[in-house]
Amino acid sequence: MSRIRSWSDAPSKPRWVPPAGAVDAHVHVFGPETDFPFSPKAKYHPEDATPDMLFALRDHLGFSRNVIVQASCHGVDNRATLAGIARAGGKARGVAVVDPAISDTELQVLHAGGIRAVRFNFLKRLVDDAPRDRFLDVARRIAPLGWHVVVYFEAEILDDLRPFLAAIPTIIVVDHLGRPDIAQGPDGADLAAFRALLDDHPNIWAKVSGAERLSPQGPPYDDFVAAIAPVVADFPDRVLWGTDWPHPNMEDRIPDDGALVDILPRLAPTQTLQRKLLIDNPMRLYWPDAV
Ligand code: 0GY
Repeated sequence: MSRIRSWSDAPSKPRWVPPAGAVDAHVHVFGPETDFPFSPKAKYHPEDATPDMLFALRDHLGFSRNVIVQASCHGVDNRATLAGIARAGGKARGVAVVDPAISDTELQVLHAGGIRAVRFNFLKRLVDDAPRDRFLDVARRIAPLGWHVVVYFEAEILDDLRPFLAAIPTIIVVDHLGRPDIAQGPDGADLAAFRALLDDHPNIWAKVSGAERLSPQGPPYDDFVAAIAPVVADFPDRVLWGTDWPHPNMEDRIPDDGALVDILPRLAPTQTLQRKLLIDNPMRLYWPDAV
């Protein structure tokens, strides 16, 4: 299988400068495959996107820290993510994907390696199965560690997923806002359902990322900003943001990371909102020891 590259080698320098201490709270590392082979169940086979490449991008974009999210191509083998965290010298923490049969001792090892959450992925194009009862068991077991749950799902299954989400005892971060149809606009059915979820569950947070995936218009992502800025304004203490570098599965529409950062002053138009989105909120979840 040939390997795919889904990120730009020469992202622009953003015009907007993030505040000092800003966290890019959704990135991945791929491989290097020679050290950390991809899962036999992987649905895509990317080129290596190494920690050093990630840190160069972090500095180029003006960010201070990263949250490395275990990507589906590495399955439940978190070694690439852990190696990235270890190499970051304290400037990265992580989200793991685990085999529900994981032992408490192994969870402790992940914690020592900088993991602060588990991710449950419901996208059929990315994973073969998503066993809700076993995920719930994991959620109950990670709660005493102070971790939270990250979920990735599409708007179509939100209604069906509500009882599952309601049963999770920790904070829940929803990746890319549960992939609403942005073409519906800020008052469309998908965002209305997602906002109702946030209204009903004070423990549910939104990652207001994924413009490059969700915006039918593309850069400068005016449709995404119009739909999502109201979410940031209305739930300022429960939002996170990330570039999503190296943009898995985006090889046909490789985004410019600088243009993604330039969305931020429009998504969060005041310094107070910017600080919450990029510093206070991610620090509370991933570096509670530092705040
Ligand atoms: C993302 C989105 C995608 C992929 C993964 O774990 C993954 O492979 O999350 C996707 O293809 O939509 O957030 O990275």
